[in-house]
Order: sequence, then structure tokens, then C-alpha cells
Amino acid sequence: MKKFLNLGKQPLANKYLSKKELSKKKEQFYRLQIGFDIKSKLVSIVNIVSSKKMFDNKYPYRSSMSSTMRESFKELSIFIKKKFKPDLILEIGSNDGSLIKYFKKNKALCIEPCKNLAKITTKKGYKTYSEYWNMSVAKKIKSKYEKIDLIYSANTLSHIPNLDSVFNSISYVLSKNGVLIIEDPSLMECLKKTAYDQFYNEHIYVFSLISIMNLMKKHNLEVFDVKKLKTHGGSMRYFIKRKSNKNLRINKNVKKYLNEELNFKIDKFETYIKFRKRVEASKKKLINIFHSLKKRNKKIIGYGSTAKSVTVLNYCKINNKIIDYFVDTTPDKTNKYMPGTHIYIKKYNKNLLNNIDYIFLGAWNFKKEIFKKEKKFIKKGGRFISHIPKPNII
Ligand code: JHZ
Repeated sequence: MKKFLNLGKQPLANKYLSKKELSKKKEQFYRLQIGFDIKSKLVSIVNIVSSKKMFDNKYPYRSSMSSTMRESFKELSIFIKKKFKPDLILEIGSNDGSLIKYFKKNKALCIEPCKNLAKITTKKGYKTYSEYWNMSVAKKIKSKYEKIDLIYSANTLSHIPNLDSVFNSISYVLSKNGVLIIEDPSLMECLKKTAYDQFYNEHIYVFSLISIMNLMKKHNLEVFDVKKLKTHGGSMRYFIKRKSNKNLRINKNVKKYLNEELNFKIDKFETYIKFRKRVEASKKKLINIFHSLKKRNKKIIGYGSTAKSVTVLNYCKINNKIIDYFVDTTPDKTNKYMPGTHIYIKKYNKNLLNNIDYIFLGAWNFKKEIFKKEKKFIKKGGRFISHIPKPNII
């Protein structure tokens, strides 16, 4: 693996601190470097933090916090039922049940290692295994359920270190003609938008179609369709089947998107060196914007205390002296402090936007949704700061 980016020492993105934890000053930092594997074309972080440290019984992120994601899961559930008519669906990384709630309880299984989240789907009546996805839980499932004909996993497989174990376990439980659907942020979109904040300790990988295809070859699986999504700043949904399954034809999108990636030189190391240069320029520009606004005594807050903004703010050293507070709707993030920068997070309430000059768009991936919601702030002359695709005031 060849390293191409160093994002410095970073705290764990979803470890929001309570006042007590803040005073203990025991926060842990990890070097965040990114590399490119010349052979497999896989982009991944270099130092991997153990899953247990990141995905515990207090994991705060909830996939149901935006209407964009709620809508995306609803649409997908309709599509899955119509197209694949699964008798039993298994979701790996079910979070708070935003997708699984559209399936009947006796036709769905959940895997969710974070106990606080697993409790939510269990309470709603879904059989939930609160375990990390691996062969041991796959064996448990296979011994109870004979035929799993659809496996779905969004924004989860990119968080698991051992991909061979991930796909061996999937292959073990997936029925002969079963379908695997995975979706994760798209590497090409990340590179195009200079969205270096897609890298944090949880995101061990940022997948491309080419890297997924190479991986699938090792497991006798193959991508038979790909869909581009607008979610999470640009994601890819991969539809995968066993190579031996000839019932499903390979859609021409696979070749088309693969060619797009190759034309973009996603398989060449030089692309990543250019990306690094854009990241460094982006850092300089963002720091300049914040400092010049602060010199003019402007009041700045943040909107959406995302994992992504933890990377940006720590990399650019923008702390609680520059951003007064963040607003967020997530119950387990509010009344806490952002990792590393210690910016306070307040429970969202539109009055918190009064008398604010600038808002840093931590959740830039929900720009459309947020701008629609905050029309009043914009009408009153309030402006947003975004670092995507280039640091700017909008
Ligand atoms: P959002 C997380 O990343 C972590 P993050 C994880 N590792 C991952 O892979 C991706 O998700 C998928 C808030 N918000 O989705 C809610 C408002 O307050 O971009 C969230 O805290 N008001 C699992 O954290 C945050 O913004 C709003 O109106 O980068 C969005 O977080 C909206 C729309 C959002 O993921």
C-alpha cells in the first residue's frame, strides 16, 4: 500500500465527550493516514483502530436523522420487494432500523453490534444479533435460517477491517440465487469533491467500483448492477450475485461506470497525489475564511456535528474559539462536546440560529435539505461556510 495523505492525529469521530469526560482530559488520538493498494485498487486508512473502541454500547449516529436518508431507505425497500421479492432479508449494520422497518418482522434479521442501537430494533420486534459481522454469527444464523435470499448493508462494510472474513461470511449464508446489495460513499465522488472528510477512523475503506469488482473475484461473487446515489455526498449501490447464478444478467451500467472510473484514472497513484495537493490547498483556504471572519468579529456556529466535520476541524485546527457551538438533532450527540475540538453541541432549535452571521455546514451532504429548512436564516442575510467542493461562503 502506498500512502498518499496524512490527516494528522485525529480523535475517534463518534466519541462525543460529556462535560465530565472533557475535564478528565483522557481523549485518545490516532494518526490518520490514507493509502492506495496498487494491486487491488483499494483505498484505505493505514492505522486501524479496533472495532470495539468505535462501535460500542453508546454509538450515537442515527441513520434516521434526515428526511433524505429516510426517503432513500423507503424507496429502496419498495424496489427490493418489487424486484427481488425476498422471503428473508438480512441487514448488516441495521442502526436504528430505518430500512428494516419497511419489512415484515418474520421476514427480516438484523446485525447491529452497537447495543444501544440493537435495542431499538429488538424492541420493535425484529430479531437482532448484537454482534460484529463475522463467520461466528454467520454460522449461528445459518443453523437457524436456511435460506437468506437478500443481504443488505449500507455504510457498514467499509467499517469492518477484514474484508475477506466479511465476504466469506456473506457467501456462507447467502442462498444460491441470493442477492447482496451494498452501498457506501463513492471514492470517485470523494476525489472529485475533495471530500477528504470521508476519511476518519471508522471509514477503513472508501470503495470504488473497481476495488469492489476485484474483491468480488476473490469470493466467486460478481457485481451485476450499480446505481449512483446522491446520499452521503455521492454513494454507489452495488448489486452482487454469485458467479454461478446465471438468472441475473449483468447490466451495462457496470461497464459504463467502470470505464468512467478508469477515465478518471482511479487506478493510478498519480490521481491520489493530485488529490493530496487539493486537500492541502483546501485546508489553507478554509483556515483563511474562518480567520478573516473571526477578525471581523463574526459569530459562527456549526450545523450537523458529523463524523466528517471531526476530520475537517481537527485537520484544520478549528476549535471552540472559532465556532461557538454546533446544532444537531441527534439525541446522543447533544449536550456533549465535539471530539478533539471540544465545540459544544446544542440540541437543534431554530432560535439558536438567531443573531448568527455564519454557519459551518458540517452536514454538507444534506445541503439541500438544510437550506430548505433554514430559509429564514438565509432570508435574513445569514450565510453558510462549506468546504465542499472548495472552501467557500454560500
Ligand atoms: P451524516 C456517519 O457519518 C457515521 P456522518 C458513519 N460512520 C457513516 O458511515 C455515515 O454516517 C453514513 C445532523 N442533522 O449522516 C444529524 C441535523 O442536525 O452526514 C447528524 O448528526 N439536522 C456511520 O456523521 C448529522 O447532521 C438536519 O437537518 O458524517 C449528519 O450526519 C440534518 C439533515 C442532519 O453522517
